[in-house]
Amino acid sequence: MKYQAIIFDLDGVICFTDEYHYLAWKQMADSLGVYFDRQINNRLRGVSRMASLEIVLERYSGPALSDERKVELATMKNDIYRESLAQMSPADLSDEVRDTLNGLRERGLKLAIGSSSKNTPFILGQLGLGSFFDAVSDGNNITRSKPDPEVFLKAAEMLGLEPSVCLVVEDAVSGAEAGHAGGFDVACVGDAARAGSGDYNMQSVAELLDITAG
Ligand code: B16
Ligand code: MG
Repeated sequence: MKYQAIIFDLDGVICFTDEYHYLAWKQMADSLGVYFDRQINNRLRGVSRMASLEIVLERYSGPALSDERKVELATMKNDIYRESLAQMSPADLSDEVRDTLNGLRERGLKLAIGSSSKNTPFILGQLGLGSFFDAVSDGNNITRSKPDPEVFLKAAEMLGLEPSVCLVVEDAVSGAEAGHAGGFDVACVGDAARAGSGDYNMQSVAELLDITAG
């Protein structure tokens, strides 16, 4: 079989925290009187926190904001977001994702995370996956956000494998671009699958069991 490992994006693939991101950015934007909606929120998929803030501030027209104030605003958003994450539990992991992960592992595949999120360890802990993955590469160990391939290249390095034998799973177009830029094959779900960004465009993650069969 071509693949020895699967590297999963987190938000939008393993779990669905988009609504929590939306509500937190909305509250921060409202506090500044900046218009924000779900369509703008969609543009933040896979994008780092500070780059997301810049997108939210495209509609801001008040006095110039210092870098310090921008960090304060991003922290405000993150504090609200983490209050939502604190409510998550292993029940938030779908049966489909759980069964797929277990099925892939039974086939001897290494499983890793490649996420832009600095909250990755917290989210994995909440889902009961704190020590499940063979490698976790996330927003805490990278300097360049997707579509740069750094997060996936670091995951492959942690696994001790070449990109050519790892399959990246993504829901964001920028994430699929990051995978391809790193020399990985990419399987997409959600937005990225609808855009046809993957080598495989899936209806659901369970299709990974077909892709890696035989
Ligand atoms: P944080 P992923 C991404 O996670 C989210 O899709 C994106 O909306 C978020 O801005 C980014 O993480 C950073 O998250 O503020 O928690 O560090 O899709 O790459 O798993
Ligand atoms: Mg994602």
